[in-house]
Amino acid sequence: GCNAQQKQERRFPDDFIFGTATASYQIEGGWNADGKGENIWDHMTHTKPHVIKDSSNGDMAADSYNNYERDVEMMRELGLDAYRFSLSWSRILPNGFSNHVNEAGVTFYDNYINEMIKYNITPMVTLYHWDLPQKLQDLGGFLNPLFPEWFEDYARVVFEKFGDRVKHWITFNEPREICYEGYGWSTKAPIVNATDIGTYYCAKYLVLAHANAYKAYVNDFKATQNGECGITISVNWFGPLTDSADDEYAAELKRQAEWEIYANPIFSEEGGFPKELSEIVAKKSLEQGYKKSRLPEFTDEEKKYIQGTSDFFGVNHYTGVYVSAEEYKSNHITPSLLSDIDVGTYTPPDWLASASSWLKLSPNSIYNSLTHLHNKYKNTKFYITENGWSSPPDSELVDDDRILYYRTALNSLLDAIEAGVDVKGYMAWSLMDNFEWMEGYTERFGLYHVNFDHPDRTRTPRKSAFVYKEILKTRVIDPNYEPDTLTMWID
Ligand code: GBH
Repeated sequence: GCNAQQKQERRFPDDFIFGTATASYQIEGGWNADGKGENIWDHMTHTKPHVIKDSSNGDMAADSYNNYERDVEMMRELGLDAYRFSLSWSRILPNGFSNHVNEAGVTFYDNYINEMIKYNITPMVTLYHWDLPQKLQDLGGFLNPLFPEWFEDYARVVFEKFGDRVKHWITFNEPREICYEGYGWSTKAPIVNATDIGTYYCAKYLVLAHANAYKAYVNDFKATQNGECGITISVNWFGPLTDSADDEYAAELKRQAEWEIYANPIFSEEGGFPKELSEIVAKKSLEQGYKKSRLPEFTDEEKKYIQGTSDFFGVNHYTGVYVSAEEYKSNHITPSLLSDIDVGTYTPPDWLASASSWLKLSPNSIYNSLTHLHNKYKNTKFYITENGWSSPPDSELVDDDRILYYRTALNSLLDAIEAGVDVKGYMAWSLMDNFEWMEGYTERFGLYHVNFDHPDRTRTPRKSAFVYKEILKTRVIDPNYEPDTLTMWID
């Protein structure tokens, strides 16, 4: 035969799990329905609506609170193996504490989960995707040293209630966005903007909270429930702009500040925060007149306690940028995480742009991220827990740029699998358009379009939904596949 025929077809393993992902505040709505408590996104969007680009909020969002059957129908249309979604802490525990459980909230999630199970769709559940009960924020939120206890209490309630059916748990979604954007900066609730210590204190208590929840699961639930528990960290690719030693070091520092600060304590052999970052922050802190490092070290006991507390590494991956030691720097507030590492970043102008300023189509970035993590944290099992592309609200249902993005990303993922990285699954972000945080409804990530002007929040598949469905069914990426209709069906 000819060469083309001899070339082996690249195929995802049969047991590879394909799914989509969402998050409670972004889709549910029902912000005060049936006893739900206020969370930090309710509070921020209601008291400071101007911080959201279109002054919108998640009060109703995609109204999944009333549309969960339609959501599961969409999962069946796509032929999903799994669905990743998050629980709203204050829907289950209105004040954050476990003394009062809101049974109506539990019933909502019971219904959602049961509907998935009925159709053989595996639920993958995130305990925390950014919607902290406001009462806990009033007490300092992630900066309170008692936070790890509060989180463990909440985790025990959800393992108890849903663990008979849920076998894949994710404690936190994206510590970087929680700590850096929410406490160190002001680009996510609760917009604390403590640039000097917010990120670092949050990192410490978040990681301890994760470890508490993991240990609670392993000690008291795993034997009977037989599931797994991990964490999801945002890992975009930060490679050096040139191959100079300075740029290599700058890229390493950037990776330490972006994700290793959360991953190292859990996944590394040595434990604790990354070495170079710790040294820099300690040195600068003393120079700046602080009595000790702004990055609070773990005790040796804490280090040991945290190490190995994850059955898998969930990777949210969207894009990549180049890092430079000298070029493309901007002035940063001092002290801050950015001035601590003091590096520049560069994105080639010819990379395809999405509707989000930060999101470009970066070649090989999944492969680069996964092989890097695989070499660093040996014997770790991975899931891609998010990956996706945004378009403007008025765009057509024919979304060829999103299709190109998904095909490119999935090819890069196959490269990583072929290189020996143990990746078990892939969740596309997102099943449907939703509330895109500070960007409100101005950026759309859905395989399904949602009509936010219609009271029913009607969902309509984009062309990318049909392409994703075909990839899931065939386990192969056919670069030429074209759906012949945009009318959906259930196989
Ligand atoms: C994920 O975060 C979230 O988990 C999900 O909820 C969200 O809807 C989805 O991605 C799409 O955004 O360069 O300063 O303008 C992705 C995290 C978002 C982190 C954008 C970096 C860049 C802000 N990334 N952010 S900036």
